Amino acid sequence: MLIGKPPDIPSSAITSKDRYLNRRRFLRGAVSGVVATGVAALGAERLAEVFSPRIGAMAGTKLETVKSPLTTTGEQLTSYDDITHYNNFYEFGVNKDEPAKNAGGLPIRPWTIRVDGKVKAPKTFDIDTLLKLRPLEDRVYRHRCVEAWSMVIPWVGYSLSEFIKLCDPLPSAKYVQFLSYYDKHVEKWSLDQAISWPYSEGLRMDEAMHPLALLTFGLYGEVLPNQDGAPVRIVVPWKYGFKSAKSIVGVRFLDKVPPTTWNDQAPSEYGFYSNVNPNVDHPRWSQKTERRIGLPFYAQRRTTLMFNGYADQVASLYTGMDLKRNY
Ligand SMILES: Nc1nc2c(c(=O)[nH]1)N[C@H]1C(S)=C(S)[C@@H](COP(=O)(O)O)O[C@H]1N2
Ligand SMILES: [Mo]
Repeated sequence: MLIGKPPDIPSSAITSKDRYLNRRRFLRGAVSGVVATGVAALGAERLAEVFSPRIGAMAGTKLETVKSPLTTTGEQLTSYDDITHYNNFYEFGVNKDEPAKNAGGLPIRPWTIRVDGKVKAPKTFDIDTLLKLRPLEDRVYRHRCVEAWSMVIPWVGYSLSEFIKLCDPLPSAKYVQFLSYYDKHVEKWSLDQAISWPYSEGLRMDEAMHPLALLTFGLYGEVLPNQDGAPVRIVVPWKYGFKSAKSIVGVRFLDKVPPTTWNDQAPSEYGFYSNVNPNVDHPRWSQKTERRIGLPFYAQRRTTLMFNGYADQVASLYTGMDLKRNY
């Protein structure tokens, strides 16, 4: 996860979302103008043929959203620029700026999620069906990486529980595993690391069914940029960021704890639970404070909150558990 010290962030932090978006809209307008002239003679169907079947990026596409009562922070949002240029997505490189540069080849259409394991019957869901399943909600969550930096991100999605209900898990399903897309030709950077791909994460069933756990399709009211886990990812706001698998293609229900990527790598550093907990230090650094990305240097440092500030909602999931042992 973290080999050295976290690199420091560029001053791109200060670009506000509005200015950033206006700039991009202007550019996009200019580009589509050219495309429109070039293919004016082609009908809509022909156009579809030209631009399908593999779509690599849809970032910037608006999503229709509704407000959510589960928005849980009034803190200043991290800029779109930082959220999309300071990433962990090891399939596309280990440095924070690499996913934004390298994830353009992720084929986000067609895209399906395969569901299997302890379910009534295995099923496959198409991304465009999932997008229409429920109203998409805007939910602002704190995002705390185990590397002791944090952001505030306006995600778009709906509760993971809504999706899990459709999967018809059997009573024997005690855990759920999430598997990320993996193709070493698309994600050649992954080969530099001694990680057994695909990226895998998991939750206990009651954690996965908690309304705060989000099946996530977008951020800032738009489709997820590839580097943030397009076209669909998990977000579990009370856990360290690595529990939230990106670009998922598989969901597997199990009767035992699934193997997970960072736990396999270094079990003493990355536990299965990995709830944000300022009282349990990482073996190599403290978890008591965090650095909020995008703020002026003197304002970055802040106290890390138990369960990342979601204790009122989630602490009861862990009643009776020793959170120092179950880190
Ligand atoms: N497939 C996959 N999912 C992943 C990761 C990864 O490397 N690969 N990194 C994790 C980590 S460590 C964090 S902090 C978050 C980062 O999400 P963000 O880049 O959208 O902020 O994604 C998580 N999900
Ligand atoms: Mo992370």
